[in-house]
Amino acid sequence: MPSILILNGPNLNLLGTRQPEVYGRTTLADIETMCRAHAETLGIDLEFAQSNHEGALVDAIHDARGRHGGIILNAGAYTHTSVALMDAISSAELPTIELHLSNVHARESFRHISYISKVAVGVICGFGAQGYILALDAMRGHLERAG
Ligand code: CA2
Repeated sequence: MPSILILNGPNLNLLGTRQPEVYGRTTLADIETMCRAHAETLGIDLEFAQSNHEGALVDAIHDARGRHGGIILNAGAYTHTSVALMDAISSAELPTIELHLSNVHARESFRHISYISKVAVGVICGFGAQGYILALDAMRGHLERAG
């Protein structure tokens, strides 16, 4: 059974508790529950993690190699700044889908830049919590096509 790491970056632990007008009322725990239920229907094993620390995210990406077939990454604000995360994804050589709850392209110009996009197989943004489900479907299709 393929296994996927869903990795969440800084401040996403606050989801559902603040700024609901931007990020909605769904908590990260709700998203994990949704993802686990959907992964089961797809026959996929799931690890779901969050960290506010760039180095911990780098470690999680390194550790994914050999344990997971792909990574779904909402790197939060590190998306727009982190060469370290970009390099970690390159070195892990695992297909990575970049994910955002909000449509980053409709927001401030600094959010239009992504270091993750340069090394991702694709990007999903703007669909709120549903984006995690879309990303699981997309990753399953990608892994199937890759054989
Ligand atoms: O839309 C996304 O998923 C983002 O990755 C979220 C990041 C933001 O910096 C990216 O540009 C786009 C911010 C996550 C902050 O999450 C919060 C949740 C509730 C309250 C405050 C922050």
